[in-house]
Amino acid sequence: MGDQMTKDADEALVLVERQPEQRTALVRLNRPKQLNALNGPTMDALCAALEELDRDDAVRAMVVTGSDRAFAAGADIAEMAGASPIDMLRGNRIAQWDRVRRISKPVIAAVNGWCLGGGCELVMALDIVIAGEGAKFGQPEINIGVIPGAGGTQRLTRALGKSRAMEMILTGEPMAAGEALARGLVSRVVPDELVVEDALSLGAAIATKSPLALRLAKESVNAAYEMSLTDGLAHERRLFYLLFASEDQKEGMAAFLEKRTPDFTGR
Ligand code: CO8
Repeated sequence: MGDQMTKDADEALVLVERQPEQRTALVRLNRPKQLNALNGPTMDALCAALEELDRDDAVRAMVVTGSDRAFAAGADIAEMAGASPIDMLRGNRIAQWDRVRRISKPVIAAVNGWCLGGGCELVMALDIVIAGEGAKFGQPEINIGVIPGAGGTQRLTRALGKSRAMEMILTGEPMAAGEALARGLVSRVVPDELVVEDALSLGAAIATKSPLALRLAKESVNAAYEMSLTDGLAHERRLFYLLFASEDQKEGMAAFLEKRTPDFTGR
């Protein structure tokens, strides 16, 4: 039994650990020898794990991490090297990055080591990025004769502005964690060995809030990337009004007035 569990854990492409008391879950990419290169099965396993946690009422926030040397060094180059455009179109692998983006609960990326190509695009599709001091972010596709394909040219440009994004994408040179923090690509930099712990404790703090409010807050912030200001403000206002139909709004405001801690149920 013990051996079987070890074998399964060794072979699983992602490992999921739940922290029931904190209402969080940790999802770990598990191809360390290949620097967590994101092949089809790994992305599928990641999407399936996140989607299952998204449906689970016992979980309110998630953390995605990789290993010490790499969060993920990009899409798996060996897997796509010989592909034709029609293979790429039929495989439609990039839809897996969209599946990640559609998770409704908050997902924090805890990044150590290399975070490149599709790995960088993955963390930019998540909600909050915490980096270790040694983390390096980049879009090196230009070095292998292609360009970012899962959002890099769009999201990195929104995060960094045109000039710095253009420099990174045209040279393929990575950016260190300190600069990523200064430019807003990540929200915190912590010592490497504390990245996962820090992300989980941030997840636990977020998990004390109303699940409904979290979901709509995430939806509304993401809408800021896709709508005009006028449309975004109208969208935000509708979501704000909608929350007054929730028990959590009544509970949150009553708890404030009664000077006690709210107990949010997600209803
Ligand atoms: N794909 C496949 N294998 C990889 C990848 C990768 N992206 N990155 C690393 N590996 C493998 C290496 O081949 C090596 O395997 P082996 O031990 O069997 O030879 C092992 O991981 C360790 O790598 P290195 O020996 O190269 O380790 P180094 O410390 O010397 O270098 C680097 C680390 C700098 C990260 C280096 O591995 C590297 O440059 N990797 C490639 C980075 C890259 O180009 N990423 C972009 C890929 S393209 C992409 O992500 C496009 C996404 C768009 C959507 C995709 C839809 C399908």
